[in-house]
Amino acid sequence: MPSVLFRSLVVLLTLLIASYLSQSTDHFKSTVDGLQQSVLLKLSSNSYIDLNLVEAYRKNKLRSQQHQQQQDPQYLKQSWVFPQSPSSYGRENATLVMLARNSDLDGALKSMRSLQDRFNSQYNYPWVFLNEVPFTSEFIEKTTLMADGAPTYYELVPESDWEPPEFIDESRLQANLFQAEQDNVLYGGFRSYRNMCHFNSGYFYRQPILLNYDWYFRVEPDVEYMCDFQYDPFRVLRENHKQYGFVITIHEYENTIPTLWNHVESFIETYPQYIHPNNAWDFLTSKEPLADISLEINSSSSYNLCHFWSNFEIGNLNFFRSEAYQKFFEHLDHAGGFYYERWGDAPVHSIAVALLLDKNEIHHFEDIGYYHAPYMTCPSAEDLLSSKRCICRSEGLEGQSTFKGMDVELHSCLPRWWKHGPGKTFMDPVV
Ligand SMILES: Nc1nc2c(ncn2[C@@H]2O[C@H](COP(=O)(O)OP(=O)(O)OP(=O)(O)O)[C@@H](O)[C@H]2O)c(=O)[nH]1
Ligand SMILES: *[C@@H]1O[C@H](CO)[C@@H](O)[C@H](O)[C@H]1NC(C)=O
Ligand SMILES: *[C@@H]1O[C@H](CO)[C@@H](O)[C@H](O)[C@H]1NC(C)=O
Ligand SMILES: [Mg+2]
Repeated sequence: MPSVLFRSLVVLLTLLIASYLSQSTDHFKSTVDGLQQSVLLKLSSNSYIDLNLVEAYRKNKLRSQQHQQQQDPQYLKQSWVFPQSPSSYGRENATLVMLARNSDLDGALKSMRSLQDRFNSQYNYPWVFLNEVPFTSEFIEKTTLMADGAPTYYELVPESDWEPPEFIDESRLQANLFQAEQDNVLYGGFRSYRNMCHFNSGYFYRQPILLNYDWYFRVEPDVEYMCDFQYDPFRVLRENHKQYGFVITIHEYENTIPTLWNHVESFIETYPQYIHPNNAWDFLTSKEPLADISLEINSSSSYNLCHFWSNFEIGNLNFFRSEAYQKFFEHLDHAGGFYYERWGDAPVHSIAVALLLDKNEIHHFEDIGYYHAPYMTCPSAEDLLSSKRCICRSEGLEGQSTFKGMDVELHSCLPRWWKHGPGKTFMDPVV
């Protein structure tokens, strides 16, 4: 048929032009060769031929070359080299760590996919998975594949590190589980949730596998990282003499920690030597409104309930293994509130880092977009959002295209951190 003949002529002409254009670079040429082959293949099988393929490819290629010639993002120094491959980049003594149940598999894969794409595919830090029951082979196989070559370890948490210590009275625990459920305390009725908070407060950093590392990055199932990292946060912390990094800070529900602060005060009285002279006391205790509009702080103690949201943490394991933190944890553990109340690991970690560290050793990662239901945080600067390729949306919030995340909401403690922490700082961490 003449139309077939005509189309074949057009194809040949296009291929001639394409091969002329392909002189520019070897990579371009080999790709164009590949395209020619696939076009020819499709020709012979008489199926659909997209004559625009070669042209579209050429345009994209030019565009990406122009892009590479652009300057580095403004907030990183001009000398900063984006890592090209894991082997070309220095590695920290660090690991990603996720406590998870077998039933968390889908959410675990989702979090892994996000963090691999946004950060770890460039660095290949290992993944450590912890569980108080053995992981299923399905969990192991699918997370291993999702790690995409980064090492994966699956560790069984011993019963002695998971179940309540022997000095906890089981019937008093049961009574409080029942009462907390009645009182609508968040997750108040779940024994496993108390084990989890107790474990995350006092045991995760002592698991044998974690003794191999200085740094950890806590990852939970069903979270999402909204921006490219573009740097190694472990290295940023180490080089800037930081011990602990967070992204979101909010108020705790007081009904989960009615007596926690009393026990913190008795710790301070008993062990004043562990309290850092340049600590973040005011961040934990200031209650003055920061503006005309403010939320009532629902606290009956001098603690303002502000804490770093611990489902995201990048920190130094040696801090948690220090004598100061060990004493702090033992003091709280023996007070019983992990089981007779529903103390979360977030206020426990937060109060510890705020009192036992120099406040300058705590870092707010303001440029790491992050979502854990129901809160999301994202950088606020347009140039950061663009150069870090952020997608600042979260489940249920898609309709709000101007949603800026929780930092600017009233229940965020970030303004208080800016005021009473080391001050608002700007990103220039990389030497
Ligand atoms: N192995 C194990 N992991 C648990 C258990 N309970 C919670 N986790 C893990 O501990 C972390 C915190 O638990 P979550 O259920 O996410 O608690 P949360 O973040 O306060 O609550 P959500 O709003 O439901 O996310 C997550 O990494 C969970 O996978 C448990 O019983 N066993
Ligand atoms: C990594 O950190 C652990 C724990 O501090 C330490 O025992 C180990 O020697 C370190 N490894 C390297 C290579 O520095
Ligand atoms: C304090 O409680 C009130 C009423 O329940 C609530 O609206 C407010 O958000 C709470 N404040 C904080 C900081 O959570
Ligand atoms: Mg969670």
